[in-house]
Amino acid sequence: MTRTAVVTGASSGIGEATARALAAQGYHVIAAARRMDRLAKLAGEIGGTAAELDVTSQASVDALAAALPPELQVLVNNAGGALGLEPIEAADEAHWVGMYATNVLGLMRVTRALLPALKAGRGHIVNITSIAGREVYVNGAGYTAAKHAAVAVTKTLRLELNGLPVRVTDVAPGLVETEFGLVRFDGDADRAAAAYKGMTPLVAEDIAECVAWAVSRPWHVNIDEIVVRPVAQATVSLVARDKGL
Ligand code: 8X3
Repeated sequence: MTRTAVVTGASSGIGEATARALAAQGYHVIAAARRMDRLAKLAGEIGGTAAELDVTSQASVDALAAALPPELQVLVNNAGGALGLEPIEAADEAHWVGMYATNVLGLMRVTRALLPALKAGRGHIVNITSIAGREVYVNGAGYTAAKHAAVAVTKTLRLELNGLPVRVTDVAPGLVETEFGLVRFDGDADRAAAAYKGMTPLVAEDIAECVAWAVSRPWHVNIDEIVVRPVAQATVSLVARDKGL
């Protein structure tokens, strides 16, 4: 029987690496994101399917759901990210709204639409949150608020699905070298690179391995949370630099 996995935000970074890892485990992966050119290439390489998806659009989510098989085994809610880094006193409302729209409402929208198929398929929902869903840091409130909300939604989901054949896992990464910083700083490569200066960040494959491990546990095992950081990172903002770590 074909096992099907949907990965959102699959055009780059953690999503792309997760799509590859799940394909390597034998899943038919539906790689969903906005950038179809990248997705088509990825889908070709892993024998999966590219699906255009904007998690901020209900119509787009509905179109994805309508194209899926009736039974789904894995959903990885990875689409999301940070916009800006400013104090609350200077909060950019568009950034805050944008972060809530993807990290929280997008997660809700895709989960809501795909839950019937996940229930039918003894499914597993893996939400990629962040250590920013467990900590706060100066100038980070827009992002930490959104990720704390994503963690709350994930925990609530586990309560609401109790008694149903659906597993729920929260994978919470620290610093991972992806396009995360470029998006956060609107394409400013120098600001993005500064986060990784003098230390070794995680790579997307590190997180993909966590997802692949969680979904491949025996069915009676639910991995609730995996928090994973680079060795050099004790908290979001306490990062040892220039120590060979
Ligand atoms: C991002 C976590 O450590 O890069 O989700 O701020 S960190």
